[in-house]
Amino acid sequence: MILIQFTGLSGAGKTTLAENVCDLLQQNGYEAEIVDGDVYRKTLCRDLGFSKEDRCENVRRLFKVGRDIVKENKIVLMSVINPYEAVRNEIRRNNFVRTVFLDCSIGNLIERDPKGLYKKALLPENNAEKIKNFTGIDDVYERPLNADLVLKTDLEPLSLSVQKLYRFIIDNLPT
Ligand code: GGZ
Repeated sequence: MILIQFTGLSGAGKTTLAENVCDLLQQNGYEAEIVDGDVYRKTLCRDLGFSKEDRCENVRRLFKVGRDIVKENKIVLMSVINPYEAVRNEIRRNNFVRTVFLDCSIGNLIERDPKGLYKKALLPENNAEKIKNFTGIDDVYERPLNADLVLKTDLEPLSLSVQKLYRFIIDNLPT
């Protein structure tokens, strides 16, 4: 089967895209599951923070969860920021993995900011509400150099990204 490792900044649309594509796959008779960073950070990964080490460990743990689901012959959508090229490359060495980059400009994310996280990340250092080490603001996001699919989520409507990713998955299923 296939595992899609997403990569993209907070707010780029990973969870929404994963949910929509998962629904579409299921409607068409495919078994699919989402492994969402946000969800697992409350359970399996609740001991982890946002240091480089913890982010790498977080992504590796999620991949192990996803790999077990792939073994059950299901399609996996791994929805996580996944900011480091080395970890992504480590994961994509598995032949059942494809990397999908949700490319959305930081300006657009700051403007939309539905959860108010960028606003908090941009607060001055001395403000108690500030979120420190926020990806894309004061923490690293390494743009992928070799993604298998790039979706410009700030330029195209969600429905188009959904169609593109759905088509990409179907075209990449093992024969
Ligand atoms: C980035 C953070 C941070 C920091 C909390 N940096 O958009 P969200 O809110 O709902 O999803 C983001 C989530 C990122 O978790 P991941 O497991 O995907 O990250 S990683 O792949 O880097 O391990 C965001 C929220 O957690 N969040 N603090 N400092 N995002």
